[in-house]
Amino acid sequence: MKTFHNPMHQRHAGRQEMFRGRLVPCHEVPDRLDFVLAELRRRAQGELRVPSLDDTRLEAAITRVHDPAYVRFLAGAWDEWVALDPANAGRDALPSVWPLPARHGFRTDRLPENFAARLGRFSFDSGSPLMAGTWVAARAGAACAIEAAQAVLAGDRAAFALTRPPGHHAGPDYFGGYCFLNNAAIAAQALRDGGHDRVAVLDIDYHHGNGTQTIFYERADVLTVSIHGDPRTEYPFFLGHADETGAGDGTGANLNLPLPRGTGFVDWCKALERALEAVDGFGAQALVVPMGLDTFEGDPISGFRLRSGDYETVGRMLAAAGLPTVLTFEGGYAVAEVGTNAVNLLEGFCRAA
Ligand code: Q9C
Ligand code: ZN
Repeated sequence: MKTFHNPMHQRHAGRQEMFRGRLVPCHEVPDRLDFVLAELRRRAQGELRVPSLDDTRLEAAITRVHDPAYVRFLAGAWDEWVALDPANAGRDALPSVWPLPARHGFRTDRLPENFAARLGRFSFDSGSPLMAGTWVAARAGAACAIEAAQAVLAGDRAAFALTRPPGHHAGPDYFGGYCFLNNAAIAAQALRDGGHDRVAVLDIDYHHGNGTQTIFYERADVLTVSIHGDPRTEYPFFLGHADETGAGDGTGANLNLPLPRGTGFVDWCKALERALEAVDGFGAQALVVPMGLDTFEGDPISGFRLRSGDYETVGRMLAAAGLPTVLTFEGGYAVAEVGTNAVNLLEGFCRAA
C-alpha cells in the first residue's frame, strides 16, 4: 500500500490547548506522525510518497468540501494574528468567542472585521491552536488525501494518507478538535469526482467525526458511518448521537454507533460489523476510513480499550469489505504506540486484501 505523507506537518506544532480552564501541552504533536513513519520504514510496509499536487488542483479539491471564505480565512489567519500585535508571533492563536447561531439567528455571510471574532466564527473549540505553519501543513495534508484518492482511482486497492493535522472534526467552515481541513471528506469527494457514484466513509476514531457528518449530512451519494465514544459523555458532545440519520436527500445516509466509555474490543467489533453491513447495504463503490488510533487502551484522552494486536484484526475486517479504500490518519495520542498500532492495522488490511 502506498503511503502519502507530508514532511510539512512538522510546521504545525501547537504549544498549548485549553483544557478544563487551563492551558495544557498539546496532545496532537508532530512525534505522532514521525512514529508512524518510523514504524512503516522499520517494517518496510508499502511505498512512501510525498505529494506533488499543484496549487490550483489542490485549492479546487479543498473547496469542493470547504467554504471558500473559510479557506481564505485560514490562508491569511496567521498574518492577521501577527498584525494585531507583533508579540503574537511568539504565541499561537486560540479562539475565545463563538457565535450562537440557533439563539441569535446570525447571518453567516456577514463576517466581522475583528480577527478574534472571525477566529471564533470559523471554529468550534479552543483546543486547536493555529500557528505560522498550520496552513502549509494542513494544505500538504489535504494533498496527501487527494493523491491517496487518485492512487485508488488509478487502480490501487488501498492507499494511506499519513497526515497532520488530522481532519475529521473540521466542517465546511470551521476548525476544531485539532483539525483544519477535512482530509477524509476531501478524499471522499475526490473519489466521487473521479467516477465512483456511491462512496462510504467509515470513521473509527474514538471521537465522533462531526465535521465529516456535517459536510455530507444532506447528501445521498456519500454514506457517513462513525463508531465512537458516546457524545452524551464524550467530545465533541453536540453531534454523534444515534438518532442523527441524515436529512433531506441524505436521509438514511448517516449512521452513528456510539459506545460507552470503557468499551473493549469484543463490543467494538460488533459495532464494526454493523458499520460494515451498512456500507455493504449502501452499495458503496469506494471506502474512506478516517483512521484514528485513539481507541487504544493506553490513549491519554480517550476511553476505549483496544490493544495493539486488535488493530491487525481491524485492518482485516476493513479489507473484507472488498472496496477500493483510502485511509486517513486521524487521532491517536499514545505517541509511543501509535506507530505500532497504525502499521498493525495497515498490515492486517494488506494481508486480507
Ligand atoms: N476531555 C482527534 O482525535 N479535546 N481530535 C477533548 C476531552 C479534544 C480529538 C478533551 C479532542 C479532539 C482528531
Ligand atoms: Zn479522536
